[in-house]
Amino acid sequence: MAEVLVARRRLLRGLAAGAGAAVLSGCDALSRKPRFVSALALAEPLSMRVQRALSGDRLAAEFPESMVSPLFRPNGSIDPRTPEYLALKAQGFAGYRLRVDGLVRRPLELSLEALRAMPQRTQVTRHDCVEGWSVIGKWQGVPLAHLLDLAGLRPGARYVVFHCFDDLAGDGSRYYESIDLEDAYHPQTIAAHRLNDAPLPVANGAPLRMRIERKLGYKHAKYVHAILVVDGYAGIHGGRGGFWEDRKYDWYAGI
Ligand SMILES: Nc1nc2c(c(=O)[nH]1)N[C@H]1C(S)=C(S)[C@@H](COP(=O)(O)O)O[C@H]1N2
Ligand SMILES: [Mo]
Repeated sequence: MAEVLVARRRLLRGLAAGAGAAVLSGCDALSRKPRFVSALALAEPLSMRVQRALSGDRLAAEFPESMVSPLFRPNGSIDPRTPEYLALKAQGFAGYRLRVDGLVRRPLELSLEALRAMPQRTQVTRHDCVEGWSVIGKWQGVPLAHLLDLAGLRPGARYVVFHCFDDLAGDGSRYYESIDLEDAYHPQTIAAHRLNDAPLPVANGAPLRMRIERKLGYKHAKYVHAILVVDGYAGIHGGRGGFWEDRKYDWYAGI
């Protein structure tokens, strides 16, 4: 038993070192990700604490516009076929409403017009997919902090869950994701409706998708129709906080 504990401690130390290096090295972090995913069960609580301690209020790198990639490679769902999405898309998303609800004082229903009239943030950032590729894009959208302030958090609020229109698994379920309040209030966390100075293309999540710049690609929910504030995500879908998390990916997914 003691031996097992020592081995486990040594393994955790190794993982912690890996997590720290990944935070500090940016691009190099990509080569480490497969290890993160496979070591997930053991690594998650510690790597989260280590990454959090090292990252603090850190901003993700932002780039000059000249570095924007010619094509923002789409991935995962790129053309949702669920009835509710097709109906909205057929009308150029005129009937789209973003719902902000859950543990909030004032639930919101926001049209794209209303979202466009709100304070905006523009950022040129690099998107890192866990598969090992990256692209740079210019995003514009509403800081999630602004939406949460408008809605007003109620006591008990701990996480923000993004509900999406697409059925990536093809089994009648829907993609979803979640982050904690620290990431929700991070200045680079935005609900984006423009990519590279144009309305968000369908392939990249039209009409609205999240940018959560210190996270791996799968955290950046596309095709978002509802943002729900909750005290926990154990009761939602598979209970691990996201579509890919339910398939054993890391929930924290820091870069
Ligand atoms: N709703 C939804 N969001 C999603 C996905 C998806 O399949 N459905 N794929 C994720 C993954 S793995 C990545 S890498 C990015 C891809 O974003 P992009 O298509 O704009 O490149 O979206 C993420 N968000
Ligand atoms: Mo991804």
